[in-house]
Amino acid sequence: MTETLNLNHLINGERLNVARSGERLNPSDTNDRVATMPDAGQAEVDAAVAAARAAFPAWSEASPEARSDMLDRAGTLVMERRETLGRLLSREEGKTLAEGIGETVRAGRILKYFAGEALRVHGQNLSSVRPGVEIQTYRQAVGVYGLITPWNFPIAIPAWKAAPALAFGNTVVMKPAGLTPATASALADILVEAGVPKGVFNLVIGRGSVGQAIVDHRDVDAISFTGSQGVGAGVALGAIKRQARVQLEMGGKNPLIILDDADLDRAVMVALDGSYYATGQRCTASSRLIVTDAVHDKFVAALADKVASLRVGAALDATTQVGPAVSEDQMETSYKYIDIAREGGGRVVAGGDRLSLATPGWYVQPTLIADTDPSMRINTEEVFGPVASTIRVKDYEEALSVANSTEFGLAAGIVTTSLKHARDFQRRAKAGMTMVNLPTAGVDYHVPFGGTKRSSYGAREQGFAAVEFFTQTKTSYSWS
Ligand code: UN1
Repeated sequence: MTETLNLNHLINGERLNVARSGERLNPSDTNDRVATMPDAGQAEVDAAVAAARAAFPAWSEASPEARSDMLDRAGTLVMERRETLGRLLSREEGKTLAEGIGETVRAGRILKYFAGEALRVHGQNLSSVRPGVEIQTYRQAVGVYGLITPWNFPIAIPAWKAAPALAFGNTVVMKPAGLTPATASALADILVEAGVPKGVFNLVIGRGSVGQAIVDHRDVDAISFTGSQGVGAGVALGAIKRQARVQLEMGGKNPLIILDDADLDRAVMVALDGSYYATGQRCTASSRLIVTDAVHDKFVAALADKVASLRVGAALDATTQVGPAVSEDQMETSYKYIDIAREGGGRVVAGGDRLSLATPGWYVQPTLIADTDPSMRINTEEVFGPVASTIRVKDYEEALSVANSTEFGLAAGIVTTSLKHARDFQRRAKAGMTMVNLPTAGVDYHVPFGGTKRSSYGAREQGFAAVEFFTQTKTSYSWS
């Protein structure tokens, strides 16, 4: 598959044939140009927002069945095309084909889940404190949603933001990550094919400035963003300045605790998956492996063995276990942090060197760094690559305090056979999601997703929680 896709914005149901100044290369083979793309300016953002605004009354007042049917059809199409979409995703983003297809299926499931949720919007009846007065609460659509999506889940995250927005009667202007516009564009095509009315879903492709133009647009009622902490802080500021609703999902520095009583094979499997699969490019990835003394050396040796034998290669090669980094920048960031960890006294026990494969790509050797200290930069700053470090602690209490010591709080995991410690961890871990004997990454699509501290801001995403951000409550009083 080497065809170059020429991408366009989708505005008011039309694919505008505009100049394309950008390109996206395949991270597994930079000789392969995946797409050429336009770079939206204020005019395109204005047109997309105006289209979304104009489409809002009819879409929000349509029967929930119309919205449900559209999302259900889109979900079916995504599932049916899992192979081709998964291939495009892997070619564009760099995760393995199994991961690309898996993510595509997840996106299909999300669309179908929200097809159901469209029919389940409910409110309450309450008695007033005043005799004869009745109160009802009900949920209503909000308006135009600006959705700013990341490159690391190029179809699942666009689906998990767009599906609830559309299910509950809102209209959308989406700006996909500049590194993965082709996958987002394929999803947009499917929504059109599934019958989304013109203007209800718009896609504008471009750089970070396009996201900022959406955030600052006075006719955008709400912003949902997934990306880095630095960009997220600016998004929040822009939205709050004009009192738009805002929801942010940002980074993590997710801890995985391994206790003395852990099943060692399970611990290794959980760490390997959480830290290295999807090239470590998940905000839920485990990056700090906090290991108690008695099992520490055994665990580090066993994990180092597995990490060293991971097969790094082209995303579409069936034998690959870890695909490339998404970009040269991400690759360099991983290598920079490996150096920083080394200089700080960390001991590289697997990987750590530059990789050169037959095809030119942005490959990173999966790397494990032992003997690190909780305050080292490798343990406080997000790397977003196939790099993890281990921290030795004496017992569970110290492990928990190290786990809770960063400014992030997305996911936190523990591997143990102790019910007491597992339960205590679930209560006291400062994270939005806790995992017992499971990788920190890899979540279900029908339950709330989000973190604490500086990992997230605003209402939870996903599952039944999504209704909070994507609707507003009206309280109606009546006397008769
Ligand atoms: C997962 O771990 O299954 O950007 C999902 C991210 C998260 C999604 C993680 N918002 O990596």
